[in-house]
Amino acid sequence: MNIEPYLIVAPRVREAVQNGEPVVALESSIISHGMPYPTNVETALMAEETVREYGAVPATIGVYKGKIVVGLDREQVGALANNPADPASRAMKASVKGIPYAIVNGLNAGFTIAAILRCASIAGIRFMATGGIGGVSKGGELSMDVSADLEEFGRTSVGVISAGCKSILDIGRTKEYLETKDVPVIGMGTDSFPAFFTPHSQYRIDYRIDDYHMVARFLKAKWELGFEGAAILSNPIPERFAIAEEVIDAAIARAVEMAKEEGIAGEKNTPFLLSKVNELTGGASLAANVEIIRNNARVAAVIAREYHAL
Ligand code: PSU
Repeated sequence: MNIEPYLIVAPRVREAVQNGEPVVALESSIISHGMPYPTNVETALMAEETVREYGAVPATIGVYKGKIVVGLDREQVGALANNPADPASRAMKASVKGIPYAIVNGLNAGFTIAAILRCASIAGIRFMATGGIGGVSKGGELSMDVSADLEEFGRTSVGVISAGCKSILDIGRTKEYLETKDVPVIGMGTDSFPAFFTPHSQYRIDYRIDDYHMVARFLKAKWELGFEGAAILSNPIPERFAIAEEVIDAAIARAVEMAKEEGIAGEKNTPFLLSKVNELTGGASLAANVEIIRNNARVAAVIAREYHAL
């Protein structure tokens, strides 16, 4: 590998990794494509602040002007914001496949979870916080629309703190796929796979581990044994921020119909559904999403601290 020309690690992040301090990578396609401006930028900065508050070093990762940056600064986060009023803030969505395209064209890119995992791992970071993971789309058994996130989980050793996945996806098949990849799904404070806006679903997790210290030990044992790959650390939305199941299900069902009517597929599917669900719930889904990010950033920092203290 020859990484030097393509990837910059911010000094604070580099120092933390070298000293064995806890570092939490933060996702950036949520900035470029998952949330509207200015909530996207505010949420990204809040997530960083939350990670710091709980004793870890944040590292938001993306491509800025053709270089991968592990630990984007404020201005660089702003450049990923796709602010309609600012032509300087344009960013593509990049999974691993899109990174070289962003690099050679000197573009900005917000990273999917798959891309964050790969670059975090290159930089020596073991944890990431995100909102919801990618997975098998509804109807994916025919369309084969399966997020590259799932393949990446099977290969890259990072603990992923999420609120499960949205029911814009087929949660049952997503779990099956994770099982095939031998990726452990841990429920923290839950016996079922969280459905992002709701803390529970009908789908199972593998192991319930409520104690963050034990979660850290689980990961240490897995990785010390050389069992490569991620672990999905499911952290359900706190009840007080949850959205009633019938409300969110109706909005998602309508958004999925609209996507079909408009022929939306592939990488455009998730951002389209997220923005429609937000419109259809009158902004409630976005407000819940912000709280999920806060909650996941906090728990990621705590687990990272536990892990580095072992
Ligand atoms: N799920 C969400 N919000 C998101 C995403 C997923 O609830 O913003 C983003 C994440 O970055 C995830 C990506 O990695 O979408 C998956 O996209 P695709 O299905 O195109 O792989």
